[in-house]
Amino acid sequence: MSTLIRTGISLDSELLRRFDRVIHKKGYKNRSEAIRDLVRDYSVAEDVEENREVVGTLTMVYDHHQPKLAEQLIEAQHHAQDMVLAATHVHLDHHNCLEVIIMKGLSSEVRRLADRILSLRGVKHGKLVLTTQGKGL
Ligand code: NI
Repeated sequence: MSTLIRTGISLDSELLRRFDRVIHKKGYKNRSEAIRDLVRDYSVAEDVEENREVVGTLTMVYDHHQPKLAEQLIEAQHHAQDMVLAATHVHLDHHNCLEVIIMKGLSSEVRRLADRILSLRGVKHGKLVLTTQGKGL
């Protein structure tokens, strides 16, 4: 367990007003919790930049009728079996499937796999979200 340290920061009054407005809208009860989350976001961004181990979820919508796409998606995941932890598939409607793939690995490798999948013909939209279980989070 790490210890809690109190610290003070100096901020321009207009910037602080704006910050308070934003965090109130988001539902934060106090500045400390909002600042902690911002610091965590910085920390995750650094893990990603430094090519450390991350956990990623790739969410995508693809055309159910695109020939061979389902096979290509499975093939891409099988090739990276050490990285792929789980995948969930939802049949959105007659034409569209939603798939969420959960991955773990070095940030560059997770990104590469996500890019490979997102660039397949018939994948209409998708986003990769990277996070970490890093120390101090
Ligand atoms: Ni489907």
